[in-house]
Amino acid sequence: EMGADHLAHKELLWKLSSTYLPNDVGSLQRSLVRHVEYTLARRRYKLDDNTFYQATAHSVRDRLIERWTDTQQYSAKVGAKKVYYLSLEFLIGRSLGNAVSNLGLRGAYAEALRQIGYNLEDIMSEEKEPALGNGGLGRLASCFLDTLATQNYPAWGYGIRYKYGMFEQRILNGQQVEFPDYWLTDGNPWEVERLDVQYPVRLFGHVREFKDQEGNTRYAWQGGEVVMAQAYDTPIPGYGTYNTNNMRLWSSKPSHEFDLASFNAGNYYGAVEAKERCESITSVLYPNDATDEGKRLRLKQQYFFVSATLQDIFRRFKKSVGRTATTKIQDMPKKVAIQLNDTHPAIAIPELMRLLLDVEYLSWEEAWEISRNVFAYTNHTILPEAMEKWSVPMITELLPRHMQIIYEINHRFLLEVQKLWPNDDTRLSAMSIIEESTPKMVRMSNLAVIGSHTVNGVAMIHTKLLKSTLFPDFLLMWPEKFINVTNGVTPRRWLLQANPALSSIYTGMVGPGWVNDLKRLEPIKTMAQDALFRQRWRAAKQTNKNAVVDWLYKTMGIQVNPNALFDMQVKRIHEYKRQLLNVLGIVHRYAEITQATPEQRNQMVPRVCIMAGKAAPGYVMAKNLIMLVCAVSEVVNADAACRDLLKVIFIPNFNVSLAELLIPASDVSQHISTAGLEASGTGNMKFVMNGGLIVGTMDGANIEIAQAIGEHNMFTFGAKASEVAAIRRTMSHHPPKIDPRLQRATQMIRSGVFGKPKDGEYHQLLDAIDPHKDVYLTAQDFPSYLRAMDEADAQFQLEEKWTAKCIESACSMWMFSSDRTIREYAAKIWNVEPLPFRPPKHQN
Ligand code: B1H
Ligand code: IMP
Repeated sequence: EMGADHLAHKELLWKLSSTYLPNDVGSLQRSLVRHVEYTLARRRYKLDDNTFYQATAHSVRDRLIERWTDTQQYSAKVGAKKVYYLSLEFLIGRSLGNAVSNLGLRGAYAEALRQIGYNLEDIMSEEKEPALGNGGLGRLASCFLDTLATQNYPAWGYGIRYKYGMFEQRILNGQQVEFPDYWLTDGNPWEVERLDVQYPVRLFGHVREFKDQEGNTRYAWQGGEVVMAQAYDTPIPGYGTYNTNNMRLWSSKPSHEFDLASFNAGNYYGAVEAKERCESITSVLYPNDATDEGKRLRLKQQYFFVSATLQDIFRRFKKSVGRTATTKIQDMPKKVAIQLNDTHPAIAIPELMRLLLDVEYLSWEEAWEISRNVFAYTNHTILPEAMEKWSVPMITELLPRHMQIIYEINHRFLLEVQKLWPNDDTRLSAMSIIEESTPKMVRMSNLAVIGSHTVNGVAMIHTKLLKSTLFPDFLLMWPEKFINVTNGVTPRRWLLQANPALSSIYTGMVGPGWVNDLKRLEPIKTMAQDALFRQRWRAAKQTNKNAVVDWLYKTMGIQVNPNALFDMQVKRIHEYKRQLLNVLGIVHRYAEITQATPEQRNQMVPRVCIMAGKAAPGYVMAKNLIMLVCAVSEVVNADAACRDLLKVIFIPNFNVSLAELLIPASDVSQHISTAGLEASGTGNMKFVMNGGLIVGTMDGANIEIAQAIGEHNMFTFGAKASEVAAIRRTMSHHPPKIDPRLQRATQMIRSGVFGKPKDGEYHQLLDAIDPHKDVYLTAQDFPSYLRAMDEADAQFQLEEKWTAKCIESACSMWMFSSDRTIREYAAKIWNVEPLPFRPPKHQN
């Protein structure tokens, strides 16, 4: 009867839905055509590459979804501890190439497409890349998601689905102009809209105090506005595993509750306007790298995403509590690890407290114990301009209950401090979450340290500085809390996909296993002594350089010498990253070329200097810098004296796809920040992995890279971090003598060799390196910088020795794989284990 029927239905349904799609070439073709006809609704049309991109993406997505839903079901069934990586940025890059590669279906799709007249590479370039991040911090989050999936960790990324990502940079009249990046124009086949996953998020309102049944004082946050958070899920496939994780991004939309109220009041236009306001919360990414804009809307974004995320995590956790009778709410830290990607999501700490206190009715002590064991915080910078602070009046208005909770956290914390250090007001005010300014400010980094069980820096030197300069008092209080986990990058995107030429050499030598075990490249180091191998290595590099040469000609109309030394500095434009030092070096080189005799010119190493990167729209110095580079480029490239010897190119709109093209083609890349200011850098790792050498300061991960590859394989220069403070102190009363070569270069710029912009932009740049107040030590480091560049030139001419250096370096980079990084996070911070999902044997 009913029961038997039900079972039969269930069994049939189960059977129908538990087969995996076939992946032979014929089946892939059928799936492509099916999507053209039924998903895109185009039958027997003339089909362009974009249509076939859409169809291919949908076909790949089907295959991702099978693995994804199975992985999620499996981890729910097992009830494993999960990691939640909370980040306001995910710099995902394009998905198609990554997906076919991680699924092991690149060859099959390429062949399927080839037979019907399409080229997979061309189709891949049709994808518009989501740029939901600024630079290093956002890209790190995406590398981590790739590794978490590849290593079978149960882990989800949580973030915001910005409608407009990082702005598109165009260069008009030699200046940066920002254009909106509406990346969703053609839809987004990689996401699944989860209309069934929505949460209300409150803003504003007031706090009501009352007594619960036990007579305890309780608080309820009421009133204000309610906005809905709508989930969009993107599958994150691992490489060589069925395991497919999830990235859940939230989009804001109006709540019905709110709608009705306004419409009933007869205020039609007001209601529509309010609707618009709700949607605007997730409209746009703030384009500031390593600086804090401190805007109200930004705090709204942070809270909106944190609130939705915690409701979602909480719901999932409580469901698992329901399943096993023995788990209780106090066990949350056994099932949930939340990593805060910098302080941007740190409002999660008072939010979890609010849920535990006001919704679950736990005591403060119980709630705090749970909360502190759930959260860990990664600090990514010690630059003072990047430290997030929110004004107390603003938090009070927007999040009144959270302000109360923050005060309570602070009060209890300061009592502890007073117990440890009685009558030490200086220490007390330094450690307080509240800065006693007008208005008072909430220091999000102090809140994050106090509310987390572990705080980590992202490179050895950064962690050291973080302990000694940012959090020395906290370190005394909790010496165990602070640890280092050096950054890493995923070899899947940054080697296997970006550099097929080098990858096939690696696979030929050691088999395909290196892709998720970079240590296997170590033995190839000895091949640096093999002349034939070096030749093959150079051929691969040349292939990559030629691709850039073609691209430059096709898209920018610039011709460059493919045999020149390719020198790159591609990263966000920032004073501390010192693109100015690079430009001054280029101007110096230009002066040398124009003054050289023909014989001297014959001795010079031809260089192609490539720069790229975005300036925050309000960052005047960074925009001036772009202006100067473009002007220098125009003059140098037009000067017959430079012909094959020097080309200067500013490539507009640097993004992940461009990075994938450029990085494999570099001979030398520059990572030349003022020592102590670049927390880690990850570009540096990508360049060396791809067989390029570094000109760099002893800063961030450069130091560890030098240790790993040998200092003789890096062109280092400049003041050390330990020397910077003393140099700065001395320079105001004893300014160092200006190097005559620097004098000449700045003179050329000031005198108008590269034009005279009307607002004195170049003077502004150069005034900032006056030896009295050379904050970033640009003038100070100039002579040693030139020495390092000369050394690179000299070494580049010794072709065989150079190649040997590249081979040795590239094959010594295993520790900069994000696989190593994530294993450290898992062991030292999260206490989670891999949980591989294996499909039933007969499938596939
Ligand atoms: C890094 C940021 C950052 N550090 C504020 N801090 C932002 C700060 O939108 N904001 O307000 C955005 C980004 N980004 C970078 O993180 C460091 O400068 C790099 O050195 C480091 O490699 C990277 C990843 O750890
Ligand atoms: P780094 O500052 O050289 O360490 O660069 C870090 C990484 O961030 C780069 O390798 C890129 O992957 C990424 N990145 C930096 N700037 C941008 C940008 O403007 N758009 C997209 N990605 C960027």
